[in-house]
Amino acid sequence: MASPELKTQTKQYWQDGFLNGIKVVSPDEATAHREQLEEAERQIGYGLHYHNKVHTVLRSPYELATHPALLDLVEEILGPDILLYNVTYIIKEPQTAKFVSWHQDLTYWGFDGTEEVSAWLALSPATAESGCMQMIPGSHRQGLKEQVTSDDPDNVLLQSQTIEDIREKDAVLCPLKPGEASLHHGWTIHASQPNTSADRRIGLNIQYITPKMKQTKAETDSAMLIRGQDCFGHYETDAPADEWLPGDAGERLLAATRKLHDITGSPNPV
Ligand SMILES: O=C(O)CCC(=O)C(=O)O
Repeated sequence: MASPELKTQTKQYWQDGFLNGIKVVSPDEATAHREQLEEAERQIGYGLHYHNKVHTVLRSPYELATHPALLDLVEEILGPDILLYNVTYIIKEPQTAKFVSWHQDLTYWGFDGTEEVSAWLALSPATAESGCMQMIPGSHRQGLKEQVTSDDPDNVLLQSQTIEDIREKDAVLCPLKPGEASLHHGWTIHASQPNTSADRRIGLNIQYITPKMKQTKAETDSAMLIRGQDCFGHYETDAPADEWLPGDAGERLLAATRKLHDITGSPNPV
């Protein structure tokens, strides 16, 4: 039975298309998770921004993505059967021009439905200065909007996909302290500005789906059952990381990233 707080949060999610300020771990725990990411980056030799399925090679993102504070809410939204589809770090380095244009997540992922929720968990302060997310309340109810693609090198999105003519005054800033998260619906229109702060802006971006949803843009796809049952079997099984940064972590991340780029029709990473 869901608690009154969970019920209120779920109502807010369906009303606005997002929910902000969910307390997942303490600031100290968030710092410990950030240290694990940065140690992994040192060992692997490059930054882990936008590499797909990091939870299959690192324990820290797996633990955060399966934290009950997130899963209890996701269960209220999606129902008892939950697959973890993807986990990526989205990192804006200090004082850089990288930004995220106004977009809807579900546009390119190839699913045949909308039973998807994204979480964004802060591992450093996400503020107006560091380029936290902004959302347009209620925009998930407008359905899929036209998005124009381009190749702006400063746009974090793979195809720089952009919804034009947004009334920016309607947008709500979603600042987060380390350890807090937001959730958003796959049709909620959102964006973020460059990081003008002196620290990295690090978010852990997580996608949850129901087993019912099918991938329409690839013969096979993979996900991990993290709650309930999968009575459909549409996905091959992703396994959680069970050791510190396996020797083939780089190849596995590249393969997962290539796969998603193929699905979304984006240029492949080298
Ligand atoms: O990290 C950001 O600034 C944007 C992330 C985003 O677009 C998303 O989580 O869907």
